[in-house]
Amino acid sequence: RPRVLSGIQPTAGSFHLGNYLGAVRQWVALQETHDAFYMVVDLHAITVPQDPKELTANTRLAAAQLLAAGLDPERCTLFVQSHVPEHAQLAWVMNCLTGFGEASRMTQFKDKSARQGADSASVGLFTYPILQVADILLYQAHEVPVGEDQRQHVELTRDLATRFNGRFGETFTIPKPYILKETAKIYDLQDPSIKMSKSASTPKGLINLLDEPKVTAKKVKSAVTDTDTVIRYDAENKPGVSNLLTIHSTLTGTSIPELEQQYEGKLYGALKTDLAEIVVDFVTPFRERTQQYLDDPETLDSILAKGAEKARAVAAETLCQTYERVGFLPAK
Ligand code: AQP
Repeated sequence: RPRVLSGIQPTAGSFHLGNYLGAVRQWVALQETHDAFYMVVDLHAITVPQDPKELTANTRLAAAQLLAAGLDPERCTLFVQSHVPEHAQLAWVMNCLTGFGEASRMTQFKDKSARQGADSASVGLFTYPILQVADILLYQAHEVPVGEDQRQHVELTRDLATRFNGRFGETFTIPKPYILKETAKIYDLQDPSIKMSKSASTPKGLINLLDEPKVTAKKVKSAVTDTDTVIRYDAENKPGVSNLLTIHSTLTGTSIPELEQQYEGKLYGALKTDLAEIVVDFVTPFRERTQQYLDDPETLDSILAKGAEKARAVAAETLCQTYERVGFLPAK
C-alpha cells in the first residue's frame, strides 16, 4: 500500500469547513486505500503564542474531531506530533540543508508574519515549512493530502528530499501533493476572494464545525453572492455562488452541473436555505460524536498512545538511517 501523511493544527479549537473539505475528508477516504499516518501537529501550533492549558485541551479536541470525522484507529495511525521526538530531530537536519533565501520565499510565512507584524513573528514560524518537510519525509510518504495553501511546502519537501538523496545517497521517498481540484480551496463566506481561514476570516465568513448549528445556518444564509441572479458555477466572475455550489456538491455528492440544473430559475435564497440545512445536518452529528470522544479522555489518550508507538517505529528507522548518512557517530 502506498503511504500518506498529513497533519492538522490544534490551535483554533474547532476545525472549520475549509479544513474538513480541503483535507480531513480526503484523509478519511485514503485510510481505505493507503497506509495512512495522520497527526495533530502541536509542534507547529507553538510557532505562534499558545496558552499551555488551552493547547492541551485543543490537542485532545483536535483528535476527537478527527475520530468524529471518520478516522478509524484500526485503519490508520493517529498520533500527536510531540509524542514522536524524531520530528524535531529530523527537522534540525533539514534546517541545515535549507537555504535562507529558499525559506524566505515561503508565502505562508510572508502572509502570517505580515499579519502578526514582522518583528513579533518567531523563528519557529519561519522554519515551520522545514518541520513540515521532516514530518513528511520521516514516514517516507508517497502522497500528502492537503489544501492548495500547502502545495508550496510539499514542493519544498520534494526539493529537500532530492537534495539530501543526491548529497548523501538514496534515503527519502519523494512525495507528491494530493490535492482534489474541487475542494482545494474553500473560500470565506463573506469575502470569497480569500480562503476560509481561522486567522484571516471574520467570524461571519468562517464555518466552525463545532459552532451552534443555528449560528452556522445563519452564516450560510447570509453568505455574500453577487448582483446577478443566476445560480451557475463560475469561479472567476461568481466566486461566492461557486463556493456555495462546491460546498453543496461535496457534502451531498451531487455534481455541479446537476445542481445548476436543479436550481435553474431559482433565487440565491433557495440555494442558501438548502445549503444551510445540509451543513446543519452534517455538523449536528459531528458535534455529538466529538463530544462523545471528549467525554472519555482515557480512551482518547490510549488511542493516541498506540498511534504514537506505531508512528515511532517508522520514524525512528528513518531518523537512524538519516543520522548514519549524515555521518553522526552512532551512540553505543
Ligand atoms: N480554506 C481552505 N480550503 C481548503 N483547505 C484548507 N485547509 C485550511 N484552510 C483551507 C487545509 O486544512 C489542513 C489543515 O490546516 P491547518 O490547521 O494545519 O492549517 P492552516 O492552514 O493553518 O489552517 P487555516 O485556518 O488556514 O489557518 P491560518 O489562518 O492560521 O492559516 C491543511 O491541509 C490545509 O491545507
